[in-house]
Amino acid sequence: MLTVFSTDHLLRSPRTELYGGELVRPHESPERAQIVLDRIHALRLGEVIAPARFGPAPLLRVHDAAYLEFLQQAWRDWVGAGNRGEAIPDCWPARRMAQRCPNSILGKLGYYAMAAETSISHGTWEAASAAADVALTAASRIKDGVRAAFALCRPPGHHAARDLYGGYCFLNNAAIAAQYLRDGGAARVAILDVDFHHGNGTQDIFYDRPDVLYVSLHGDPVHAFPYFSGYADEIGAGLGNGFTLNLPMPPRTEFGIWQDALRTALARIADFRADALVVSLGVDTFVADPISFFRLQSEDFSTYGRMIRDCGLPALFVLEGGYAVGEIGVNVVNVLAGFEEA
Ligand code: SP5
Ligand code: ZN
Repeated sequence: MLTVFSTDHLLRSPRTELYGGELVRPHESPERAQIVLDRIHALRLGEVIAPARFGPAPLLRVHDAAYLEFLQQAWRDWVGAGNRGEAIPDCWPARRMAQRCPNSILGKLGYYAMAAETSISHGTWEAASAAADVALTAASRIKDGVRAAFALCRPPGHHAARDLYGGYCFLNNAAIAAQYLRDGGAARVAILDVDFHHGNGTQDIFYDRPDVLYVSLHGDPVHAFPYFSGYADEIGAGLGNGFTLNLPMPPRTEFGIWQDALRTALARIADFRADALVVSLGVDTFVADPISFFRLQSEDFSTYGRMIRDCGLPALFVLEGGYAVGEIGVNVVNVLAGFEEA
C-alpha cells in the first residue's frame, strides 16, 4: 500500500496538554508518526512518498475562511499579546451567551475551541496544513484509480469541524479528503470512523448532506470525550437524515462486540453504494491505550483490516488517534496489511 508522509508533522510538538488538572506532556506526540513509519518500513508495506501542496482551496471546501485565518495567526497573536505559555482558552460561548467572535486572542481561542486539552504552539498551523496535504495527496491517488492509500497524518483531524479545533485536531484531514473525492467525481463517499472517540467534526461537516455517509464506532459519549456528540439518536438532518450512523459502546467493550458493530457499519456502507471509502483510522481502541476504554488486541486490528477489505471499495486510510505509543506502529500496520491480504 502507498503511504503519504511529511516530516513537517514535527512542527507540531507542543509542550503541554491540559489533563487531570495538570499540564502534562501531550499524548498526541511526534514519536507516534515516527513509530508508524518505522513499522511501515520494517514490514515493507510499500512506497512512502512526500505530499504535494494543494493550497487553500480544498481546505475552504470544508472549513470557514475566518477560522483558517485564526489558525494561521493564533500563535503569533498569542505571543504578541505577551503570553509565556502555550495558547489555551479559558472562557467559552456557553448556553445563552453571544456566539460572536471577539477581537482578543483569548476570546478567539474560546470561540474556536471545542476542548481545552489542545494547546496551540509554535508551528501548529504549518504541521496541520501539511497533514491536510498528506490526506489530499493520498486522495488524489485514489481518484486516479489506486485501490488503497494511507495518509500518515499528524496532527489528526476528526474532532475539527468547519470552525472548531480541539481533541488534538485543527484541520479535518478525512473530511477534506472526502470532499476532494466528491469534487473529483465520486458521487457518494462513505466515511468509516474507527477511532475510539466520536468524530464530532466529521459528523458536523456532513450532517445535512446525503452524498457523504458518516458511520462511527466509538466510546459512548455518556462516558467518553467528546461527551457532547456521538449519541445513537444523532442520525443526520434535512436531506442528510439517515446519512449519519453512530454506534456508541460502553466501557470495557471487547473485540466480539466491536466486530458486531463493524458488521453493522459495513452493511450500511454497502447499502449506500459508495464510490470510495475514507477510513478515519484511530487505534486508541487498543486495550492498553492510556486515555480510552475499549479492549482490542493487536491481532484484532488485522482481522478488521480484512473485514474492511471485503467491502470491496477503494479505501483511503487517514491516521487519527492512538496513544499506546509502543504498539501504535503494529496496530496501524496490522489494519493496513490486513486490508492488503489476498
Ligand atoms: C484524535 C483523538 O483521538 N483525540 C482524542 C482527544 C481526547 N482528549 C481528551 C482526553 C481526555 C481523556 N480523559 C481520560 C481519562 C482517563 N483516565
Ligand atoms: Zn481518538
